[in-house]
Formats: sequence, C-alpha cells, structure tokens
Amino acid sequence: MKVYDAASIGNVAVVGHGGSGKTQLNSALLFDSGMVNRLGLVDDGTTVTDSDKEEIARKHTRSASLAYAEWNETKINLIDTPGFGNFFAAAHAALQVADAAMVVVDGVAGVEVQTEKAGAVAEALALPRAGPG
Ligand SMILES: Nc1nc2c(ncn2[C@@H]2O[C@H](COP(=O)(O)OP(=O)(O)O)[C@@H](O)[C@H]2O)c(=O)[nH]1
Ligand SMILES: [Mg+2]
Repeated sequence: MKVYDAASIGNVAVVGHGGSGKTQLNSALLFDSGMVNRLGLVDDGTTVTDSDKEEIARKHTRSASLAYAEWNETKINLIDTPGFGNFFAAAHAALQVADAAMVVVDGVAGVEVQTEKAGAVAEALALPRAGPG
C-alpha cells in the first residue's frame, strides 16, 4: 500500500441532510478519480460507502464510512456520513477528525435541518467548508 506523508493527506467529512446526495456524490468522486471502475448507484445498492445490508435495503447511510481518492498526489479520505437526526453523532464524530467539511445540499429541497446542524458544527470547529454557509 502506498505511503503518503502527512502533508499529502486530507480528511474530508461529507455531511448534510439525509437524502441530499452525499453517498452518491462520494460514489461519483471515487469513480471520477479512478479508484473504482464503475459508478456505484445508491438506487442499485452498489455504492462503496453504503455497504451493509440495512444501508442497501433502506438506501440510507447509517454509520460513517471511509473511502479514499488520490488526486494530484494527494490522498483524500472521504468520510461519508449519515444525514438523519438519529445518526447525527456519526457525522459529528467525522467532523471532529476532518480537515474540511463538504456540505451537500439537495438542489430541490435546499438547506434543511441537518444541513444547518452539520454546517454549525463545521463552523464551530473552524473547518474550511465547501457548500453553503
Ligand atoms: N436527480 C438526482 N438524484 C440524486 C442526485 N444525487 C443523489 N440522488 C438520489 O437521491 C437519493 C439519495 O441519495 P444519497 O446519495 O443516498 O443521499 P444521502 O442520504 O445524502 O447519502 C438517491 O435515490 C439518489 O439516487 C443527483 O445529483 N440528482
Ligand atoms: Mg448516504
């Protein structure tokens, strides 16, 4: 396994409301960066980060899960997180160890409750954020 120095590793927590597209976005990032050779789909139960039976059956992420993409010699650890309130602790924990937060927003629903909650935690931790707020 390739060894990266600390300066070449970035930990990104992908957070936001449930159903906003976090897992699908993770899947697309893994595919576009060449880490996997087919685009996994949430709706087909074929994503890398929704891998347990319950997640596939319910089409909802229940715990944080890690995948990585290499881009420009940098290892980007992508932490996919659950968006529903009951599982928010996992998103909170992911943000604690992240260098940056990627806040995903449903293009139709806009900013929702967990979007704001995750954004507020990222702000409190002074994380660089991609997304609203
Ligand atoms: N039309 C459309 N549907 C999407 C997009 N991203 C995700 N979805 C769908 O939205 C649903 C929830 O996506 P998912 O990635 O599981 O959301 P998560 O709960 O934030 O991880 C699934 O049915 C996806 O196929 C998108 O960009 N466009
Ligand atoms: Mg998900």
